[in-house]
Parts: sequence; structure tokens; C-alpha cells
Amino acid sequence: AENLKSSRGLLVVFEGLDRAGKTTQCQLLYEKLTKKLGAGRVRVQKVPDRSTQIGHAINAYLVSQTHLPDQAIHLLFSANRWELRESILSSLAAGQTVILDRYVPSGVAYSLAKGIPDMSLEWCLAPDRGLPQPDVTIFLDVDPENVKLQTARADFGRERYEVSEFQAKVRESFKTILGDDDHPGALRMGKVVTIDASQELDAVATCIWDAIKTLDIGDKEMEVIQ
Ligand code: Z5A
Repeated sequence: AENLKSSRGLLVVFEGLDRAGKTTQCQLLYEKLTKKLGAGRVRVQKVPDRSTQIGHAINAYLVSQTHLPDQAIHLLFSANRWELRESILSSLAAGQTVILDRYVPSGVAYSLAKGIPDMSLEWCLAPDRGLPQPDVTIFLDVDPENVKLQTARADFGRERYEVSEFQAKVRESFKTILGDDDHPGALRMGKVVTIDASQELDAVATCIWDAIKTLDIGDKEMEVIQ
């Protein structure tokens, strides 16, 4: 994977529904890339970053300790990404590859799935314009009914958004944002790779590695989400 050794780091985004396996696959990719590129050359960042003040407010909302208007929580999620912007950009500039466990597509997909007339696709997208654009977005696609039935993933349902009917709407929103074979997505998120994440863990990891190792960014400058 010589092409992985560009002067700046890669920005890799993982997306998908709850329990799609994002955190598991972020960790596996982190380990593989670290082996290839060297210690300290790769970093994983969970989004939302629950460690900041804004992150605390988001966490309280997700575990249903607090109530917030849908518009307000949407903007807090976006603000939480803006808090991360500088550290993402400096990591990339220093040659470190950054793997994000969720990002802008989650922000838009969950809010859009609520079906609130005031919160159009354009409204949902606007606050995130200007954030770093990923080189590649890996969408771990699962049928929410399928995930619910799998015992290994069964502790689904503890947080606010973990309800199957809602997850089905989120899945549709993700497809609108990221596109599919027949339709371009509403957002430019780099190369979009959709993977059937109902497969065995190792099979999913192989598909991800195939997509990453053939990725060649050359001297491509970082772009922003427009
Ligand atoms: N949200 C939002 O509304 N707006 C935003 O802007 C953002 C997020 C950024 C919190 O996200 C919520 O915030 C989320 C979206 C919303 N709400 N929902 N729903 P989070 O990322 O912090 O939390 P999460 O989605 O619940 O992450 P998770 O639970 O960590 O899921 P995961 O990372 O996709 O899955 P996992 O932890 O890797 O795997 C779950 C289990 O399945 C685990 O036991 C694994 O061993 C198992 N697993 C994984 N892969 C497989 C395969 N292939 N087969 C079988 N079992 C597997």
C-alpha cells in the first residue's frame, strides 16, 4: 500500500446506523494502518466527542437526562465537530491519518429522519459547510431489523434514537446524503464506499481494507464540505 504514504494524512470517515460495527472496524483499521505506517501515524476520533462541554450536553440529551429542541441539539452536534476541526487539520498536516467514527452525514441523517418541516436537507447541512471534507467515507450498511435480531449486537435500545422504525428512516437519509449506485449523494464526502455490514466481522474488515489500500490521494489538497 505505497499509495497510503502521502505527505498529509488521510481523512477517513466511518458511518452507519447504531451497532453497524463502526467502532469495531475503526479499531481494526487503526491497527492495520499503524502496522503499515508506523506508531503514532494514525488516530481514531469518536464523533460526537463527549469529553467537551458541548459533548457533555450532547451526552445528557442522548441518555434522555435533558430535553432540547431538535434545532438546538442539531446545532450542538455541529458545534462539536467545529470544536474538533483544528486538531483534525493539524493531525493531517503532520502526516497523521485520522479515522472518524461518525461525522457530518450522521449529523444530517439523524436530524432529517425526524421529518420536521423546518429542518430541510439544506437547513441541516448549512452549519457543517466549511468543515474538512473526507478523502473516503465508509458506509457500513445494515438493515436495522437484522441488527436487532443479532444477539451479539443486542444491547441496542438504550439511547434515545435506538428505535427500529426511526433507524429505518435514518438509513434512508444516509442514502440521500451519501448516494448509491444510481444516485449521487447530496453531500460531497470524498470517495463513498458502501459495505454490507451484516457480513461476518472479518469479511467486513476485508472489504474496508480493499477500499483503503487502493485509495490514492496523490498531492490532493484538503477541501472543505460545501
Ligand atoms: N448523532 C446525531 O444525532 N448527530 C450527530 O451529528 C452525530 C451523532 C455525530 C451516538 O452515536 C448517537 O448520536 C447516535 C447518532 C447520534 N445515535 N443513535 N442511534 P455514537 O456513535 O456515540 O453511538 P453508537 O452509534 O451507539 O455507536 P456504537 O454503539 O458504538 O455502534 P457501532 O460503533 O456501530 O458498533 P460496535 O460498537 O462496533 O459494535 C456493536 C456490537 O456489535 C459489538 O458487540 C460488536 O462486537 C458487535 N459487532 C460488530 N460488528 C459485527 C459483525 N460484523 N457481526 C456481528 N457482530 C458485530
